[in-house]
Amino acid sequence: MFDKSHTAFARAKNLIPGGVNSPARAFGAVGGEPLFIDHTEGAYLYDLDGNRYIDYIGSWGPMILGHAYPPVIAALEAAVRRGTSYGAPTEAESELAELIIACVPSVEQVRLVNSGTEATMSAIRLARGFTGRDKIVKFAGNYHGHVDSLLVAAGSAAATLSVPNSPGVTAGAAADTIIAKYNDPAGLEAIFAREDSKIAAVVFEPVCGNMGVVIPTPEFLRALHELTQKHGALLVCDEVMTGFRLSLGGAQQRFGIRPDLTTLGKIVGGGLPVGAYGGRKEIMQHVLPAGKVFQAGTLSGNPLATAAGIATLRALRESPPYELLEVKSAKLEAGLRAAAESTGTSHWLARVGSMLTLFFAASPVTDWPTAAKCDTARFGRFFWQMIHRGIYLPCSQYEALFVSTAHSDADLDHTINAAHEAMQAAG
Ligand code: KE4
Repeated sequence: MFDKSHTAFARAKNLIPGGVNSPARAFGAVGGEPLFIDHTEGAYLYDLDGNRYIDYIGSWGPMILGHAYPPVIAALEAAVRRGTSYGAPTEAESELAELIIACVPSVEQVRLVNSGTEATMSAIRLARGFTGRDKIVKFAGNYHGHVDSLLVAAGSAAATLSVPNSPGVTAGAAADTIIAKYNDPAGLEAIFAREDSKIAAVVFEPVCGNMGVVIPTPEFLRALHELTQKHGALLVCDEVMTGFRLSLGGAQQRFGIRPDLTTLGKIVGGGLPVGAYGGRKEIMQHVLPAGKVFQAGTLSGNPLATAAGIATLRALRESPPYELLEVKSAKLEAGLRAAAESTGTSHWLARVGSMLTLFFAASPVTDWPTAAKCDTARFGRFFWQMIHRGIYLPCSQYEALFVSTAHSDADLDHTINAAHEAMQAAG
């Protein structure tokens, strides 16, 4: 069933650490070996052995319109004939910037980069440069890419000081990062009471996807706004996953969040490497060469990447798919919930729009400590049972599942039936 993937993985492991170019793809959280993909179309992945899967990871978020979306393909075919990279400004970069500014309520100016990591790294540097302060607050269970200063874990729980959670990240890099608890307004208030005017920014996922889907409480969102404004810190909304996913204006439009800076990725590039950070013009004007905060990139605003991003955002803007995605996603949620209940599977299901997570948990998942109690071994068994029924879920309990416009009713029905069988078989 997976012979060609097995052979490909053996080859890759000799060439690439762990055989993958991003650890999330290695199936480490579910066991077994990763499947190597031959091609994609619409809602489907096809592996090297010719197996077809209904895809719910969609390249970890970008594929909201399905794989190989024809307008994106056409835009790339036209762009590639004009060359692949110029290293000089183009109108396409202004076109993509105009689309981002038109869609994302808080963005008045934007800088294009090449990944979500680069976007958050740059936004943090800008926040520090703009405020002249050093400290950054992030939340346990939130992931913002592999930025040294954010690859940190909660240190001594009481102090909420952080320690590196990867070799190679120095104590110095972690020293200015404070770990807070998501959905804990009082905890955040205590940190600000202690640190007061030393905090440059608070960075957060407006709907968590990286500990599975965790939804912010209104009290938490209110505390984020009030405390950053009171203490002169910037509010950095990491919409790399939620941007253009939860609405055309992302989570900030859906929840009325008013950040000072926003980071973007995934959908904004239509599957090509694009990240972006933007916000109030008075802040963005501090970025070199307008200002003094350094940030650069050889391939930033690349003509192929911007072509894919423009085609994607134009499609989303011209015929917003969010009502359709809500219907599809609500159907999937109801089906998964019914399957869990009919099989007596302890579960917690969280969904916002077309991103959702079925937690194998006995109680609500509202932050990292409660997420960490999930039965991840059972999730692993469920994952493989679904693979064998032609369903490709995120290969970790702590990820979001994404529905696209390409998922048909038949795909959703097949997924729901498979989930029922898979939960029974997962034991
Ligand atoms: P990238 O550098 O991977 O483009 O973006 C980092 C990032 C930043 N912020 C949020 C909220 C994110 O979700 C991400 C990346 N997400 C992971 C999966 N949840 C990407 C998968 C991977 O690392 O391969």
